[in-house]
Amino acid sequence: MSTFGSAAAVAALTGVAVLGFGPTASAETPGTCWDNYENAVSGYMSAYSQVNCDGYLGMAEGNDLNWGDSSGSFRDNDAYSASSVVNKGNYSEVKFFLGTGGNSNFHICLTRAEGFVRDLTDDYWLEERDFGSVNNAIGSHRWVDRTACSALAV
Ligand SMILES: [Ca+2]
Ligand SMILES: [Ca+2]
Repeated sequence: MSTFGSAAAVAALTGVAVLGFGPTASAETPGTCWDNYENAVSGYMSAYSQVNCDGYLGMAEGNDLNWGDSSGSFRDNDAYSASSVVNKGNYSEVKFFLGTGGNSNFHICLTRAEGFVRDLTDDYWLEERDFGSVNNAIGSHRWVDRTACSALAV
């Protein structure tokens, strides 16, 4: 019985390490999104130009269907610049779109349960590598129900 217990403990520890939550993984990663998420205003999403939630671009309580125009929460060079994102929403998920307009089929959703993506370079539109990385490609966003998402950011 004690042998089984040890094996289970090792397996559990290994699983944690593989998921990137182990002490080694965080030691190798300068910066983090945890503090940004903790300090984010409840009800808002936010985006950053660099990984690990560095390079604050803006935050939004509503939709912004054009991150490259001169109105709303995201403007001008905010479009095609985001490399990490936070969802501190109270009720909805954030749906990010390839390009402006907020209507593209090519999307990825950040759920409240996920909370943040610290590095968008390994997230892909519709979760398909062939469609390209989400990094530096977001041009608009909407708040949506979970049922409006077929692809989820991780
Ligand atoms: Ca960027
Ligand atoms: Ca805008």
